[in-house]
Amino acid sequence: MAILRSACPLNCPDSCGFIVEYSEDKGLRVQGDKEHPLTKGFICSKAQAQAQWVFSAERLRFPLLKDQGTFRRISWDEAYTLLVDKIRETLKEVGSWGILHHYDYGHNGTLRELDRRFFQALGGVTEPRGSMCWGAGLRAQEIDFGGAYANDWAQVTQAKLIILWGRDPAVTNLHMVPFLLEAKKAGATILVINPVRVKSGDFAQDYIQVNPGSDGVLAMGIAHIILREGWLNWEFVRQSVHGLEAFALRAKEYEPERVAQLTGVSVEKQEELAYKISHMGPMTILSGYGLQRYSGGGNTLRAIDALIALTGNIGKPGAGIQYGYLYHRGYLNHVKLDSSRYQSRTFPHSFFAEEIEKAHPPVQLAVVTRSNPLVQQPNSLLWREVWREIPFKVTFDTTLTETARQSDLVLPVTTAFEDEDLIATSWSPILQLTQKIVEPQGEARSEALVFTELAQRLGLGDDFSYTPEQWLDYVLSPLNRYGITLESLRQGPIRAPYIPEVAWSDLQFKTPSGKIELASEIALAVYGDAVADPLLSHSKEDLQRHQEFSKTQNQSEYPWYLITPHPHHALHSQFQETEDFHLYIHPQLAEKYYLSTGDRALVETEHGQLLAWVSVSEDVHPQAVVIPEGGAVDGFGVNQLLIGKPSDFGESTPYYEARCQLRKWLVD
Ligand SMILES: Nc1nc2c(c(=O)[nH]1)N[C@H]1C(S)=C(S)[C@@H](COP(=O)(O)OP(=O)(O)OC[C@H]3O[C@@H](n4cnc5c(=O)[nH]c(N)nc54)[C@H](O)[C@@H]3O)O[C@H]1N2
Ligand SMILES: Nc1nc2c(c(=O)[nH]1)N[C@H]1C(S)=C(S)[C@@H](COP(=O)(O)OP(=O)(O)OC[C@H]3O[C@@H](n4cnc5c(=O)[nH]c(N)nc54)[C@H](O)[C@@H]3O)O[C@H]1N2
Ligand SMILES: [Mo]
Repeated sequence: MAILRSACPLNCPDSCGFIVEYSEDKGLRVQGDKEHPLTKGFICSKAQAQAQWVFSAERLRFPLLKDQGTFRRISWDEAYTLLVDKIRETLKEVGSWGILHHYDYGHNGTLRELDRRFFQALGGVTEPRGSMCWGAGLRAQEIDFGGAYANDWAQVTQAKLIILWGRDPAVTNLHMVPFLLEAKKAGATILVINPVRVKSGDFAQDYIQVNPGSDGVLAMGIAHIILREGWLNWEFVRQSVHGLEAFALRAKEYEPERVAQLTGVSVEKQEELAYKISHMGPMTILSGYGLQRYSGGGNTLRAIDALIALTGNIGKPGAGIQYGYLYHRGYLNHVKLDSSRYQSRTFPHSFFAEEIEKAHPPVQLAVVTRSNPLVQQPNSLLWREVWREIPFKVTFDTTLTETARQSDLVLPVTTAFEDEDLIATSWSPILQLTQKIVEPQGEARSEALVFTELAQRLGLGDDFSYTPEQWLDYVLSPLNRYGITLESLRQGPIRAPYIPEVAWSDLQFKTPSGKIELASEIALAVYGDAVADPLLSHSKEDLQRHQEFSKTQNQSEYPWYLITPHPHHALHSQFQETEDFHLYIHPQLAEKYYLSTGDRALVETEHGQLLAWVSVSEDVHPQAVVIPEGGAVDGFGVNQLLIGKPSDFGESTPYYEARCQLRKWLVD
């Protein structure tokens, strides 16, 4: 029997430590690694599902080529020959921009990024830019603080006030929950701000229901009260905050009564929040990404950051905002080529399908890795049309996703149990390895190997001269001085020694002024306004685009907010168990449409419709329809209801900036 310490590769903040066991008679077993500093021995259903996946009948085992509408098995040699021919042909006919590479983070491994190196070595291809995920808020962190750095998770136990602002750790960051419970036991107050009384509300002392997309306005309202009452941490502000005057002028416009109208949060509640935030510290804000999946998401985060700045809740134990953890960058080597070596053509995620449709040179060959764009990208109806027009499409995956099904060539890749890779994410301070415990099933191959072999066939072998193990040694080599090597990581997870337990403790912010910037020249340049203004959160170009949308979007025809948050027992389109959609609505909304739990309703937006089973729940905002994302029926997911929209910062994807209509479905 083999036993190894390993890690979960999924796109999730937790990156659980695994103990993996394999024997011929008992098969593959995954348990939690009790010695993992964050995940401490507990793993979720998605971890178990991955282990079962390795040997499952649905697992992709052989290269498949579509032949008159059906897939047939081919050899890797045939697959390589075909793909190399397609690449050469495209390069010759239209150049490297005629190749589209779509990738995301279906596996967090560092070596998975060799796909990018490959396409860079071709001279740079067509790629998405910005983010489907956290881009708007991330850009806000860069503008305000000079980067996204957070305290260690355990620091939250030192907090006296914890705000789960648009984040539901009980669903999307499970291993944070024990730390929150410990904080609560030690006397901390936990608040939830969300349009939905989410699962984490079960252990919070208070739940504040906010209108979808209005958190920035709420934060400005709270700032207004803090400024009006003089509840600032003056010493901190004097030393470490830039732009207070400009910010205070702006905040003055956010009168509590007006804020109450826009956010649905009463004046008394705003005052209570302002008092708690300025008097009950240390305060930690756990900000999710849900609240920035709106057009004004960047300004929302800037307004929330301002509360941290005004009250001096940063740089000390138990204080700060948890948005991201970009520490590993700069400490590890990466596998991408130097940017002087290539020139890519990039389009923002939000408008990718539109841009590809009119792109010159046109895309002749598309390659998808680590993602399922036909289900996960916005505007999936247009994606499908555009995708169909691309002459040759290739998908690398472990399973026949919808994107794979709509491809010409499907290449089977290894799972986290079949190869070695490094997990060092922008969500955690832990460095760990996935380790190989079983041989690749069927003819599955690691992408590191596939891209190396393809590069060799194309005469690009010089850029791919390492074995996977040599690549990992190279990536980790800057850490050798800390005694961290591939060999030491094989023994188990290591907390990165270069990451401080408390972020920003020297209060040296990486902004032009060296302070937290409530007024920022960078924001002025990218967005046309130095100070956060959640009411006017669009650049001129974006504003114009937005007005075009508003003109076509008759609000009364589609009156309800459509929120599509992440699924509990699935990870986006992975591990989805049912082939049905479920929607959640408040009893008031249900009554309007004569709907009860167990009924079906048609959800319509201006762009599409889908049929879903209704659950009626007091937990949901009375004007919102909530449908978890990721599921698909006949290959179509909830993103058939959405089109891409601009975000104020970071070229992010405002999935929740959507409105819908409901109709009771009476047909059986
Ligand atoms: N189980 C599970 N875990 C996951 C994932 C998954 O798919 N499944 N995905 C992973 C990934 S890639 C990511 S990016 C993270 C995301 O982690 P989170 O940010 O925690 O999750 P989201 O579902 O994006 O949105 C979070 C919350 O935003 C709320 N929300 C929506 N609109 C608003 C609003 O206007 N204001 C406020 N205050 N809240 C609002 C939703 O109700 C939801 O509770 O989770 C990761 N973890
Ligand atoms: N409506 C709506 N849409 C959303 C969101 C939302 O909140 N609402 N959230 C957005 C967010 S935050 C994100 S991050 C995106 C996620 O978007 P995607 O990353 O496209 O989502 P997944 O369904 O996780 O697809 C990942 C794929 O990678 C495959 N995979 C796993 N390991 C490997 C590997 O080693 N190699 C290769 N080649 N493939 C592998 C998996 O089998 C899976 O098919 O979705 C976005 N879409
Ligand atoms: Mo994400």
